[in-house]
Amino acid sequence: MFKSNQVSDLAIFGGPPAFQEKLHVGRPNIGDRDRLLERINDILDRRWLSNDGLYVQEFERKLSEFTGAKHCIAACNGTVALELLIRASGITGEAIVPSFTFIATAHALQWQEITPVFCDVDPKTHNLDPQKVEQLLTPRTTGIIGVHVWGRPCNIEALTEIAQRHNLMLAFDAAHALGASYNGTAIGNFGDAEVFSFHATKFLNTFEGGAIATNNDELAEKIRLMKNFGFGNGYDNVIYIGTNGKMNETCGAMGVTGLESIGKFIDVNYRNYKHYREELADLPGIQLIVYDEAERNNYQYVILEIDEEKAGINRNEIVQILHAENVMARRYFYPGCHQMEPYRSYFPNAGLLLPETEKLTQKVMSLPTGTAIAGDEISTICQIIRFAQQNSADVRTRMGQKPTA
Ligand code: T4K
Repeated sequence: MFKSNQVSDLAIFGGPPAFQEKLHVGRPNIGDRDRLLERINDILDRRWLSNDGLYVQEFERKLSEFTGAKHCIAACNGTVALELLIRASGITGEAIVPSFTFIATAHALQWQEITPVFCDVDPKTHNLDPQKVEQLLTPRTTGIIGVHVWGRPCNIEALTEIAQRHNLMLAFDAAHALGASYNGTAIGNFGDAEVFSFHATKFLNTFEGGAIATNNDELAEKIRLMKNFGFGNGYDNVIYIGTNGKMNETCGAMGVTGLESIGKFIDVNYRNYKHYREELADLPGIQLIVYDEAERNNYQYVILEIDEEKAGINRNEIVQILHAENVMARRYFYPGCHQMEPYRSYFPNAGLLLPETEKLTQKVMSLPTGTAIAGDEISTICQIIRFAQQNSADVRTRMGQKPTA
């Protein structure tokens, strides 16, 4: 319970924090612990720890069943999965990507000396704006990498049409989007391929992990070779350039165990999302992003957009207030890839073409959800936000800022 009656009771002004322990965004979901430990014992008993072991194979099979994608190739993390896909699909020169994403999307290109050309996003969806994609194409462009930010699919139809018309590879960074659908079809089936992340902070995690989902046999074959040093059939037979992108068996076991609880994880996320929605309803200038309820969603991100003019308080101030209360809200994706190195030095004026991205990076924040947070904790977080907004003038004055209007 958050019981403050006076602004001075807020922890940022010296009151006791609402929570004794930090509440993090991205606390991992853990499935059936006993089953996981059984599987880990089995791995140890069989002494098969990596290199396409039984649990990784089972995980890949079950991911394919879950998504309907013909091939799901497990990898050691989402970033390496992106790198493998980019290389295997032949993207070179320049590729169009959003700047409003986690830095891994851009780095996976730059790591291979491919220039990420940052494209602005649609402020309503936070995803690539297809019209602006088209304006950025040059003779060096070979691919488009859309990101399904927060698990809300990009405008796949429009991006597919552009990619086909210009003969470009189209891939999706679906790190957030396992379990989501677009026009009823599961994410994992679009573009040339899509990449999932199973990092600890994702609602389905394998400690670290990722996967490439594709319906393209040739591409799948190439990625499988590349993720295992280019080894073909038999010992000592390298037939392609490769790296080590393999997922290990404990990660595979975690994935198989997590998949058994995936329905429960999504239900909990949805319940939390609705809880936040109800308790934050009708707060001026504070808006929870919406998901299209006609589609499948994983609801793993609870994202607020703060309109400073209407709320009387801005995103950074709310985050500071929450941090003092031990609610570790995050400013994803601040400040945007184009404002981080090396891109900031390479393209110092990129922001001029990214007005919507720049606005979003100042407005958006992420709140804790998942199985590690209880309903009464969500209520308390909402009460803090409500209290801060309702007393915004006083709060801002005490924080040394001028009240808005
Ligand atoms: N593409 C996109 C669109 C992505 O969002 C990501 C990853 C990728 C690609 C790359 O996939 P991976 O290579 O990671 O598989 C976190 C995650 O590390 C990152 O995986 C994720 N996106 C990104 C959105 O969030 P940070 O820098 O915020 O991580 P960190 O360590 O601050 O963790 C976030 C919070 O989670 C912390 O406050 C504490 C909590 N946490 C974290 C870990 C690792 C736990 O409670 N337990 C844990 O074990 O990036």
